[in-house]
Amino acid sequence: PRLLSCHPVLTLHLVLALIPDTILPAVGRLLIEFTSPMPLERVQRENPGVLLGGRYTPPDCTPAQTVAVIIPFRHREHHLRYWLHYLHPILRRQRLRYGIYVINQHGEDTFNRAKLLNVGFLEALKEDAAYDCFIFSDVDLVPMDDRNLYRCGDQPRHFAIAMDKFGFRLPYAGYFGGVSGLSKTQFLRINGFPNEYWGWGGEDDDIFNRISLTGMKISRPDIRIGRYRMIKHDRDKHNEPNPQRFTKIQNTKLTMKRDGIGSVRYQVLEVSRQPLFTNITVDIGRPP
Ligand code: UDH
Repeated sequence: PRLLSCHPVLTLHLVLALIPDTILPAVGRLLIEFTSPMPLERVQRENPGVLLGGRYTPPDCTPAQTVAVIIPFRHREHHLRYWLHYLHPILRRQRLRYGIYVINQHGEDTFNRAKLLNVGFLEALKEDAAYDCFIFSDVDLVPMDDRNLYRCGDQPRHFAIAMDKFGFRLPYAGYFGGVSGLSKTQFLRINGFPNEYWGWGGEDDDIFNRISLTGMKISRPDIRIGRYRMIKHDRDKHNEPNPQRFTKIQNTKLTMKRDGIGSVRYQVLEVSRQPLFTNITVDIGRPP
């Protein structure tokens, strides 16, 4: 059975006939709520197939891609528990070979989401050179439909297109925030993400610009499938809106050559393989 590909169309037909009923096909629309407490022990118990560090390989087919899910993180343990609770079963049903990487910014200096994502790309590849697809996900976003496949395609993918907080619509045509995915080749083509957006906002628009400027086009799921629930939260400390963001996104064409994956500087302080994810604590410095 290992010869079977994990392609969703194939599995849809083969699943009933060949695959043991412990492995579920897609459910479709999901009920997502954030009220009941979510101990990590429970999440662990409910995902026995997930290996140390949050690694998973489907037992009965050979996936075409190996997916690293990268989460920018600081002080959101409560959100992470819900994220792991919902996402592990979804990703397993999607028959992905994957690993989960939480990139934890050390210290209390200004948060830098895009730089953490660059770190995640490099550190995941150090863990496993087979990663060829990178999904970048905020810790507070849970898909409401498991047909929103966390894979890479021939163009960069935007997954979180219909969030509850934006009335289940794209807030603007060039929006690329929340959850996105690029193949290794696509990521390197845009020189990765910017390292110089400190604080909230703008980095996702800069990434959108990088993609457009290199002649690629964003791909999105159907609006009925790309729905998300965001865990409600107050603004974090040390992630205030960045007032420079409006001018910075005007200059992507100039800055993307020198600022990106080729120029990221950081220091890994700890790599810790937890049962449901790999935690990488990193010193990324502070704004100039
Ligand atoms: N993040 C952290 N810790 C932080 C800041 C950000 O883990 O201190 C990560 C986390 O993955 C989060 C992502 O970065 O999902 C994006 O940051 P965000 O959630 O602050 O951004 P968002 O646009 O919210 O979702 C903006 C503040 C909303 C305030 C709403 C007040 N009602």
